[in-house]
Amino acid sequence: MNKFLTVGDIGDLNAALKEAQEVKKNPFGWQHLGKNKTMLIVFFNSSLRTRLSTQKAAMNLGMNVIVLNVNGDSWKLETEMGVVMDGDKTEHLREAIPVMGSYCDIIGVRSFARFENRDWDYNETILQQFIQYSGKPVISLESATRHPCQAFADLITIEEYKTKKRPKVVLTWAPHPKALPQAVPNSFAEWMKAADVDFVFTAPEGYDLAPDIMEGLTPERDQMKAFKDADFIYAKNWSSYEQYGQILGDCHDPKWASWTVDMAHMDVTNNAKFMHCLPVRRNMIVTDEVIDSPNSIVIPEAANRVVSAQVVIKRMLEAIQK
Ligand code: SN0
Repeated sequence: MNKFLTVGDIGDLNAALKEAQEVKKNPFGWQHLGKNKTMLIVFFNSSLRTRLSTQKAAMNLGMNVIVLNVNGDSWKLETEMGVVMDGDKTEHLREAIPVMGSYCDIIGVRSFARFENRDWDYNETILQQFIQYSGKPVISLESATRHPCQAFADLITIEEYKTKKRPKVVLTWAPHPKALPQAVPNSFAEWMKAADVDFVFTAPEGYDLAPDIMEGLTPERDQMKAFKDADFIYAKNWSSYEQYGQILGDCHDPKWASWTVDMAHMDVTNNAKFMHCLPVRRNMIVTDEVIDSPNSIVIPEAANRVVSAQVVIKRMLEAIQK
């Protein structure tokens, strides 16, 4: 495995889930793989879970870890080819990436969508440069259009908490005051379509995801109908794909505010578990009552971020060893 961006990069999901179980049971069982190996994690944006869980996963595997916050600690980096560098950017990614690659064995990169140009974001312009120029295996730690470590952790969590072979899993849009990336819902939908679940997508008109993600899905506009008999509710806000990077109205307007997940919503489910990738805006995405209820599994979900990252890093280390 030399890159981890989409669900296709992990291969068979049942094998991945089995490996996740083994890693969770015996987190220090593969320390020999990471001996004298270095993990570099590079952040162009803020992070809490990703930073800590990726470090913890690499440390569990016996690796050394270096963290770089590009916007705080390093030179300002230019990302576009062919520009005259007479502004505030000191160094080009074209040099910075191979230099970073020379100091490590695996690289993880966080680089959010910029929302300036849909093609630029959807081409994964930053991540692809890391894949092309670093010479090292690259993990997306939420890049412009995907958050695979999160989706893998979500799948592990659903596997642990499901009470039937094929649970009903609902991805629901929820209101938010800011324009947020589509990376989390893109990955969640992509992984759920590949998993053995009954997957339902619900969002208001104007908030459908990219066409390749929507393929095979029929968006349900009636959120209550979507929630009926659900076993898992996965809430997330995202901005519009169609009117790229826009929010289509004020989050306090009842038209959108009615999408907040509250007890009235949860009451029509099959005693569903509530999930969210975090960070979450309380009483905007979800009410206190729901997120503080025993059905909320957001904390064990976040804890599984170590497990998903560890399976991915372990596989990359195994590939390097060969
Ligand atoms: C990010 C997102 O992709 O939606 C990270 C999720 C893992 N979330 C945010 O940026 C939240 C920002 C906010 O102000 O609530």
